[in-house]
Amino acid sequence: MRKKLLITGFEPFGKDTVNPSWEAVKRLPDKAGRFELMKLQVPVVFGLAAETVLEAAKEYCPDVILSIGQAGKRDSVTPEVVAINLRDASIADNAGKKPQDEPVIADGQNAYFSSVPGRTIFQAVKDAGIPCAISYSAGVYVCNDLFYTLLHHSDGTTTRVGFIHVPSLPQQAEKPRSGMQLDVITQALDIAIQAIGE
Ligand code: PCA
Repeated sequence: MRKKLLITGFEPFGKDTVNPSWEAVKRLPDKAGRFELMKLQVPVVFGLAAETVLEAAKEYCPDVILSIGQAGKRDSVTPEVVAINLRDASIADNAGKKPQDEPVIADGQNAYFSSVPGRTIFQAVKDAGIPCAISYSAGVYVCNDLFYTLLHHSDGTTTRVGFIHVPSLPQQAEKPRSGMQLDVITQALDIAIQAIGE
């Protein structure tokens, strides 16, 4: 039987009208590697992003949750290794919230490591000729908020949680960044999912 993977992408935020994370997730096949996929678009709102994913996970009972977000300042696909217990927004989220120096979860531990192997993803994506690098900071905005909360809730369970940041699309990228084509981002995610299943 195929394993279940819940894959999420974010809605647009800030000045952007499109988010490559959701655009790529939407284009993935319904089955990849050993997994059947459930795709979910997530709001760029502190707290609500994780609530949305946890609600879906309660129904779907995935073996793996893989969340994808846009990192406009990067030109590589970057699997994240760690999530930290800190909210420190430099711009308001889509609900107008701009938390600063707050924990994601009061009394939560300082950090969690990804329970999906970043190096395995990195190696597979890089071997396909797609720019990829391991990242040791998912930031302190909504992506880290989601990643931290999912790792917190999956701690001690069999559900594995990973996060991958993807570059902006070429039409969004601000110099000196050149962005990445949507079909390349989509291919990278497909390869990442297959690598997780190996
Ligand atoms: N990127 C933001 C939040 C939503 C997204 O796609 C981040 O890196 O926190």
